[in-house]
This record gives sequence, structure tokens and C-alpha cells, in this order.
Amino acid sequence: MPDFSRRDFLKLSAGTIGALAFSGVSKLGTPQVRAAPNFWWQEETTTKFNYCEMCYWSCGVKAEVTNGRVAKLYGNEEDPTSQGHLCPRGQAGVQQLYNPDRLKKPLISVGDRGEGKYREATWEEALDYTAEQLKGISEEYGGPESIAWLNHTSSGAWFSHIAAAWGSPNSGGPAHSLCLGAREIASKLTFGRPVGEHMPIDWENSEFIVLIGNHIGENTHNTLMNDFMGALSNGAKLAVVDPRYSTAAGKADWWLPIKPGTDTALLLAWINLLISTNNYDQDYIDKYALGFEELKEAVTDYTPEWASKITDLDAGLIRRVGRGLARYRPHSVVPPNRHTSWYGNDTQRLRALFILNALLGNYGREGGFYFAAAPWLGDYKYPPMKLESAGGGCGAGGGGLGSDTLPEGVRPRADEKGKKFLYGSLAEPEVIEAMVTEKPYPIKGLIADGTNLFHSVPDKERTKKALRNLDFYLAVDILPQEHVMWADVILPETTYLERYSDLKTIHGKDTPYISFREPAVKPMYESKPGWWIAKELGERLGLGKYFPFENIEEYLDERLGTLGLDLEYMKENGLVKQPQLSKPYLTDYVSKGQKPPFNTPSGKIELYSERLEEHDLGPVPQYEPVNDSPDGYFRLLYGRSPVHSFSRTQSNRWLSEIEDENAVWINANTANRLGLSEGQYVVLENQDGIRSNRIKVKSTQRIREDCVYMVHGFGHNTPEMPIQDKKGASDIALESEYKLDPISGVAGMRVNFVKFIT
Ligand SMILES: Nc1nc2c(c(=O)[nH]1)N[C@H]1C(S)=C(S)[C@@H](COP(=O)(O)OP(=O)(O)OC[C@H]3O[C@@H](n4cnc5c(=O)[nH]c(N)nc54)[C@H](O)[C@@H]3O)O[C@H]1N2
Ligand SMILES: Nc1nc2c(c(=O)[nH]1)N[C@H]1C(S)=C(S)[C@@H](COP(=O)(O)OP(=O)(O)OC[C@H]3O[C@@H](n4cnc5c(=O)[nH]c(N)nc54)[C@H](O)[C@@H]3O)O[C@H]1N2
Ligand code: SF4
Ligand SMILES: [Mo]
Repeated sequence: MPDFSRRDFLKLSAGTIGALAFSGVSKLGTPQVRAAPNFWWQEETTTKFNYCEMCYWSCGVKAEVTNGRVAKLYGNEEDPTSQGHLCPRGQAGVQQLYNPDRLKKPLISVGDRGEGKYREATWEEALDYTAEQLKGISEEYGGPESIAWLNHTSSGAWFSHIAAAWGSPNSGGPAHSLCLGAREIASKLTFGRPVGEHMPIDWENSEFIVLIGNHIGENTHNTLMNDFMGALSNGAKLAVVDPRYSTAAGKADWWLPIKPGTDTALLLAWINLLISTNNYDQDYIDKYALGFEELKEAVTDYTPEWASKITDLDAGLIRRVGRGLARYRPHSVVPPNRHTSWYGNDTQRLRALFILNALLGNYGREGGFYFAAAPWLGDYKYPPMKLESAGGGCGAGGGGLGSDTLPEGVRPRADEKGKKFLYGSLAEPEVIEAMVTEKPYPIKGLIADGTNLFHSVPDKERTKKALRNLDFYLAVDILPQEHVMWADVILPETTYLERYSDLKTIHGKDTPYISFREPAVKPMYESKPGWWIAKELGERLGLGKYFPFENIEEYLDERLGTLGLDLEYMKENGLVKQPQLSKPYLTDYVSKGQKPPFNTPSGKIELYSERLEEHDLGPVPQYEPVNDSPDGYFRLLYGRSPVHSFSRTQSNRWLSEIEDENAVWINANTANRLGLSEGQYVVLENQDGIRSNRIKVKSTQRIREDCVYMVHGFGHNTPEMPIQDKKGASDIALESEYKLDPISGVAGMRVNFVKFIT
């Protein structure tokens, strides 16, 4: 036998493959030489404007299109949010568009709910059937409030629009009650201003920064990371308070590994320290704040030594960081984080955080918080709606209170809890609870548009029960996610690269602006844009007069007309900047003899809240302990992966190649004690006996011994999406408990505990 080595084989096969690639064989069997294809950048490309929807930061995008395909996405250099850059998730938007798992046609269920059996349908049939079902539910159960509309995409507003026009207050999504509700309400109560989408922190002038949780670097909002890193390169000092040595902690001068759930004690101790050492901004407080004496009285016992026992942090360290905050004020800042629904005492924790900032005199000052300016854009003129705004909750939030001075979403006292309204968007877990209990009235229909009901709402078993209890459930999505495969009708939406959306107004320090999205390519398969789906459904529900435009181009032209612009202008320019509206600092008001824009009823920063006092909700934050972990269990903490968004990107081929499963972080000493080794697969069991999918152990000194941590968004059960199916474990599946914050109603999810099963 000739000596035929593996090396020869490789040589041979490379040659053969090469020859095949360049010759090709015609049908007649005659070899033909083909030219090498051009790379896309050698072809003629067209640029289409968009804003990224791989997360909600809305970075401005330029899509390069060639031969009818999106070849590459770039950050739009003119766009203040992207500043010419996209994060890995943003770049992987191309793969979301070309993900082979996408929903392709309307589907109608032919099995039981949860069974996942479907037949294909035409749009006409699916929409007619949906409208008929929804009208039937409204008639049978006393009105449109028996139908809930949950959403979390840029198309969601079109569905909330149907809810408002028809008269259902139960419309909204996870962004408030499972994310930033407590922060927004606490900020409005204290400063009379929301924080808003993009945190108005004056990073470029900050000299001393304290992050609480807030894991910037893993939480990868593009410009937030740049601005934060910019502050550090300018020499700002950094302290990070986190039970885990996060990426941000890795950049910090001080890491404060706090006992989870005790942050309010730490914040109160810093408030106490500033006041008791006379190190707060007395002049600022005298001019702009109310309730200082009451605050002082309320925090007298909250010394650093007291907080040390509760937080498990060294009292000396608490004092050192507190003194740093005082030394650099007003250029020192404690930014709020975004996902603030933690432990069920969240509004008061955030109130303490904002009060601390007020004592530093940093709101409206360089290096602290700036006054964010909103761009101006006229609304589309609709006929009067049945409800003013179902999405935001007008009546939905403040309904039963008899007080128009509380920010929307603040819970009324128990005895006044609204009978008519369920706080709509402001309370997704409560809407789901109502689907199970049928109290205060039945909710029998559901539209879920771009929100993952099995990955974003705690108590997954209850969510399943709620879905089983419905008469009709419509899912509008781009992928066959697990919750989607429970719907009676599934409608495939286009991705953001194939659709127009409404104009996006973006607040800012120097440049409030309006962003524009146009389709880069034609919709793939039979997918349709959200605005079209809502219009077609609205018309079938007899609400045609609320969709008076022929198409979205007409709608956009009318809105742009309020600025003297039109669609053609946006297609050429991609955005409109309005720098003239910017007034970031107090001096911009005071120098002109104007009142500072603290929109509280008193016009001042409210350190002591009479409004909360009036409703027995605690006028000044006090420390309330959180639940303790049962013996042998660890508190379950969670956060973000820098290369994934929630549970929506695990099937994205580019992103899953970088990270395709999560791991459970456990302190190395504890891992040794339990005999667990790095990389070993385990199952987690929570306090209610619920078990996770298998998950890898990450044994590390970078976390306290009393808790474990995992990245959110993995652990799918989706046979239709093989890339993500059964990879890693789901945090939500282990969060069968949650605690509602009495003021904002946000659902604290870090009240669950797990043990290891090997
Ligand atoms: N790459 C990427 N970036 C994202 C997202 C994404 O999906 N992917 N999602 C975006 C969205 S919508 C949001 S809301 C944000 C969320 O991001 P953040 O607002 O930063 O959320 P946190 O809850 O602070 O993040 C978790 C951190 O809190 C720590 N932690 C847990 N318990 C405690 C505690 O009791 N005290 C303290 N001090 N720390 C604690 C955890 O260890 C972890 O480091 O991220 C945004 N950015
Ligand atoms: N346990 C736990 N729960 C959490 C969190 C957590 O960290 N841990 N985070 C909370 C936070 S901060 C937030 S903001 C929420 C996020 O909550 P969600 O936004 O509900 O979370 P996602 O997992 O991103 O689900 C998005 C859904 O939209 C679909 N989708 C994506 N793009 C489009 C589109 O263009 N059109 C349509 N129609 N559908 C689309 C996806 O396929 C997916 O089904 O979750 C909250 N819940
Ligand atoms: S931060 Fe990343 S994912 Fe989010 S909008 Fe910007 S580019 Fe897209
Ligand atoms: Mo969020």
C-alpha cells in the first residue's frame, strides 16, 4: 500500500475543492470558469437610516444595502446616541433579520394552549378571526377592559393606541413594573422630574462617582459605557457597591461588597454622615429644597456604625466613601441604575439615593444631573380617544386616589385600590394575577407584542395558568419563542430593519433630537410591520377612524409637517437635532430670573414628601429589612451579559457564537465546601422546590458567600429554535416569588433563594 499520509490527503482535497469552486460544471458537463464574486463593499451600496432595536438605547444606525440585502450596519456618526458606534448586539442586528428561525407566516392553533400545534393561515383569515374573538370577549365580559395589551417594542404604541381608542386601560409592558418604575416614581416625587430613557448624568464633569448595582460594562448601553469610561479617563474616582465584583468594580477605587438587599441602610448612613458633619450643600438646600429639618430628625440613628452591622461593610470604608462624596460635591454623583425592581422596598431605596444627591447639591449642576431637554414634535391629530392614554396609565395609575399631585403609578392605599383600573402598563404582574383570579374583573383576552411572558415576568407557573385561563391569546413576534407557541394566533412581525416606525424623540443634554427609521429592505417571508397589523386589526374592531391614514408614510409626513419638514428630508438626513432647546444647568434658569424646573407641587426638591405622608407611604425613607435566606440556600441575583439582550438574542447566530449559555457564579470557598468544581454542570432548586435546567458552575472569589449570580435570558425551552434550546438556565423560572413595592407596585425579584443539586 502506498504511503498516503493525512497531509497528502489535505493537499489533495484543498486542490479539488479549489478547482470545484472556480470551475463549476454546466448541465452539459462542460467545465466553465466563473469570476470570483465581489465582496459587498466593492458593490454599489445604498444607505438607509434606522435606529437600533436590539435594545432600547436606540442608537442611530446606517444600514448598508446591496443587491436587496443588508450587508452591514454602522453607527450613524451624526447621531448623538451612537456617535458612530454600535455595540456587538447592534451589529448583530443583521443576523436578527436573517435568522432562519424567524416566524414566516400567520399561524392559527389547532391544538390546546401550550401544545404548539399550528396551521398556516392568510393574513386576512388570521386578522378576521382575531377581531371576531376580541369583539366576542368584550361583549361577553362587560367591555374592552377584559382584554390586556402587553408590549415591549417600538410597534407596541400602535397596539396601546387600539387599547386607548377602544377603552382598555390594561395596556403596557415590562418596562415599568419589572424595570425602571421605582426609579422614575422616586425621581418624580423628589425632583418633580423623571429620569427618562437616557440617564441625565453629567459624566464629563463628574469627579467622584458611586455606582449602586448598576453594572455598566455588562449592562452595555453604548454611549453610557463611553461616557462612564470618559469620566474615568478624566480622572474621576469610583466606588462600586455590589455583592459581586462586577466589571465596573474592576475599574473602581473602592469595592463595597454589600450584603444584598441592604443598600437603603448604606444610603441612609451617607445621608446621616453628610448632615451630622455639616458636609452637605447648605446653600443649595436652603434655596431649592423643602423638608430638611424633618429629614435630619428622621436619619439621626442611621450612623455608619449602625449601617456597618446591617450591610456587612466596614464602617471605616462607609465613612471614607461618604467623605469622598462630600469632598468633591457638587461634582460627585450617585447615579440611579435602570433595573430597580429589586426587593420590594425599591421606591424608598431610590428616594434615599436621590435625597443623597440633593444633599450633594448636584441636581442641575456640572458633574451631577443635568436637566434633560426633550425635542419638540407635534402629535398626530386623532379624534378624541375613549381613554386619554392607556399606555401610560392616567386613570390607570392615579385613578382611585382623589389626588392629582401624586406621580402616575403611585399605589393608592389598600382600601382605595382601583376597581375599574388595574394600573395598566404600570403593573404587568398584577394584570397577569387578574387573569388567574378574575378580580377585580375578568381579563379574558391578551395581545402580547414583543414581550417575553415566560422570561420577563416572575412566577412562570402562574403565567402559564393565566394563559390557560384566557379565551383568546394573540402573539405578535418575530421568533417562535416559548410563550409565542402558546398563542391561539401568531402574527409574524417584520424586524426593525424591514419597517417604518414612528419617529423617536430622544432627550439630551446638548442635543435633543428626533430619530427616524425606514425599511432597509423589503419584509422577508410574509412578515408585516406593526403599524400595519394594528391598523388592520383596529379597522376590523370598528376603530377605523383612529387609523385615518392610508399608510405610515402619510402619518409620518403629517407629524414631520409640524416641524415644517417631510419624509424626504428624513430619508436624506436621518434625524433632526434641536440644540436650541437645551438648558442643562440651574444657572441657565437663575441667570434669566426663571424658576428652576423642579416640577413638584412645591416647586422645590422634596426631601420630606407630604404627598407620601398623606397616603401613609412613608415621607422619608426608613430602613426595612428584607427576607432572610433559609438555611442551606443562597440568594439568587442576576444581571446582564454584554453580548445579549434579555432573552431575545440567544438564537442570534453571531451572538450565540460568542456566548451560548450562562453559568452560576458561586464563591470559591463555598464551592469547595460543597464539593463543586469550575465548569461542572449542576441543577438549581429554589425555595419552592422548582428546579432549573442544567447550568455550569463558575467558582470565583468575585462574589459574596451568601448569594449566587447568573446572567438573565438563557434557559429556553424552544425546540423550534435549536440554537438556544435548553442552553443554560433561566433565572425567571427560579423566581416563583416576588415582592411588590407598596409605592410603585414594581415587582422585586431578588427575594428568591436556591440550593445546588448535583
Ligand atoms: N448587554 C446588555 N445591556 C443591557 C441590557 C441587556 O439586556 N443586555 N438591558 C438593559 C436594561 S433594559 C436594563 S434595565 C439594564 C439593567 O442594568 P442595571 O440597571 O445595571 O441593573 P442592576 O440590577 O443594577 O444590575 C445587576 C447588578 O446588581 C448587582 N446586585 C444584585 N443585588 C444587589 C444588591 O442588593 N445591592 C447592590 N448594590 N447590587 C446588587 C448584581 O451583582 C449585578 O452586578 O441593562 C440595560 N443594558
Ligand atoms: N428574572 C428577570 N426578569 C426580568 C429581568 C431580569 O433581569 N431578570 N429584566 C427585566 C427588565 S429590566 C426588562 S426591561 C424586561 C424585558 O422584558 P422583555 O422585553 O419582555 O424581554 P425579552 O426577553 O427581550 O423579550 C422580547 C420579545 O420580543 C420579541 N421581539 C424582538 N424584536 C421584536 C420585534 O421587532 N417585533 C416583535 N413583535 N417582537 C420582537 C422577542 O422574540 C421576544 O419574544 O424584563 C424584566 N424581567
Ligand atoms: S446599545 Fe447596542 S443594542 Fe442597544 S441600541 Fe445601541 S447598538 Fe443597539
Ligand atoms: Mo430594563
